[in-house]
Amino acid sequence: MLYPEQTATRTLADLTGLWKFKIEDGHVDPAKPLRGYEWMAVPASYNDQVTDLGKRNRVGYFWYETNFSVPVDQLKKRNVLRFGSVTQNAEVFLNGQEVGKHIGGFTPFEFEVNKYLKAGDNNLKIRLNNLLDNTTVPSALQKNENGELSQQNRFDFYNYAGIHRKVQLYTTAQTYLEYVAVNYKIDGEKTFVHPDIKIIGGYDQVVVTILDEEGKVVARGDEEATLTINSTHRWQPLNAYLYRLQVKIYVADKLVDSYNQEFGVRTIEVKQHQFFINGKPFYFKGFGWHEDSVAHGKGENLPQVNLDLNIMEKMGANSFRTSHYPYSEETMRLADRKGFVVIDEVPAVGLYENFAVTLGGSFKEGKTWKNLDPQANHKLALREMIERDHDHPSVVMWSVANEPASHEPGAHEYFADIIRCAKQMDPQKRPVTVVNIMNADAEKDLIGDLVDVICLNRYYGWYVDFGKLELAKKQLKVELEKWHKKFPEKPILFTEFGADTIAGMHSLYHAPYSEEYQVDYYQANFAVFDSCEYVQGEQLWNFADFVTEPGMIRVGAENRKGVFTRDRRPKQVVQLLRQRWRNK
Ligand code: BDP
Repeated sequence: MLYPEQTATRTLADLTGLWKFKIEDGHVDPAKPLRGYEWMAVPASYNDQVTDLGKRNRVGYFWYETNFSVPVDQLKKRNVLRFGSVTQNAEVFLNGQEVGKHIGGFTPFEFEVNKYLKAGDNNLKIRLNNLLDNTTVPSALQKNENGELSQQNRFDFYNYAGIHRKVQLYTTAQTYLEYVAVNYKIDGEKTFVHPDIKIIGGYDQVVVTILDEEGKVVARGDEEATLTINSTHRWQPLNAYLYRLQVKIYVADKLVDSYNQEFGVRTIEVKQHQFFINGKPFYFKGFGWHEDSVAHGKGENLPQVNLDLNIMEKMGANSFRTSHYPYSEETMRLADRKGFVVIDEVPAVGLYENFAVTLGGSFKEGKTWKNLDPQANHKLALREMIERDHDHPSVVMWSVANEPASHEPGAHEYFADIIRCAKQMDPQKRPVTVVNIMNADAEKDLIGDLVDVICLNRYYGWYVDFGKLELAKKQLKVELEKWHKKFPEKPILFTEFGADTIAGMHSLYHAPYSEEYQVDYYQANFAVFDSCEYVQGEQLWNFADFVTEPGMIRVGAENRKGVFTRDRRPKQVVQLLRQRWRNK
């Protein structure tokens, strides 16, 4: 799906701001004004804008409403209503009529709305829910006790709900660019760009132009042409360079559509247990992260994202994973511009029937691939992520699931299909991974042969060998050697490792939860990584403390594994990371 932009032929209006909001507690007629509402900021989660706990944690349906005006002339154009994301599922009503539905909380969707739209005042309502179950991604166990819905999440972050990203109304002519993928092949200094372009409606001529960062034209042709960049400026990690592919569509001599797609030129290769970007081995340094900030919840918070990436850059980090769902389009664009390397993850988190997330210590085996049925929604979310993100140079790998039950019968068949889909959908055919959970170790895991890179979430010294770092080191090394022996050609990447740490807690004896223990923990892990040349990266868990469900080991309903607090105060380990990464 194209990123919305205002151009010579397209207009773009922002509909966000303060909307009316109401929890559904009976029938709501979409044709009538919402009654008994309160005000809610959009985009943002609703949960952290209310003070009542019951309301905050409600499982069910919610209504949002706003009014907006449309100029008379605008109705001659094609009008599209676009949502950056609504979490988890949405039904959209314009002027009392249902326009459409969307399943999934982390990708954009849009509807052509001309038949519902009026000149002058319009009324827009969204009915959304935060419902998750055995068929959805993310996954949860849904219960209905005495008419009360409740959910037990199979994941470790708060199930924020709301209109999380922008709501926009844009226009195009009746002839318009529907899809573009900037496909290219590199040969030395030259890049041959052969864009895949889909146009709806009649036209006479298409002019495709590639512009460099200064806006200078470097190649031009029609929609069938291969365009050549003669001396290519590569997109490099932390040294970004972006070109712009401009598509102009004409009917007779009249320009009817004009659109710009940014892209970067780089190569990716996985071989000899290394990950190569532009022919050079790339070592991942960085974080698993979350869209999670004060009052916004999971709502888009661009200043926060900008600050976080600036902090990461200063620390010498070069990468992040969009754990555990696709992040906002703005974040992806910023990553492109700053040269961050991204592992883009679909919201398939919790595909593990008996995973008790607040870690009551239980890893009871289940029959995930029999009793859960997420395949259709998993593929839908995957398609929407890849359709949105395929041209981002920052994205170097797809993560098609976080910590599934990859050791239970049926896992191989399930993931063979999902990974085949991902490869098929991606015009760039990037590497694909499945992030592995610690109890599906090298001996038990059934899907390592399917992935390009082995990505491990490991907590030696925390969930296992708690407080015993010497033992943790030994066990980690033993496990790593097994993985390497099984898949000698595949790079191994740590996508999670970490220890809960209460900022300000200090301990003479470096007790777990103290800032000293977090330093020791990371030092111990690094010592092992550095002794294994096939380890090709370290992404810590987590960049910052984040909100989750309350639990005995979730102090203040937060996961405290951040190297920063939720309000971005650094913990002691930040110094160590900075020294390590700036020299690595
Ligand atoms: C892993 C999950 C992650 C959790 C983390 C933890 O991938 O979402 O937050 O462990 O327990 O299971 O801190």
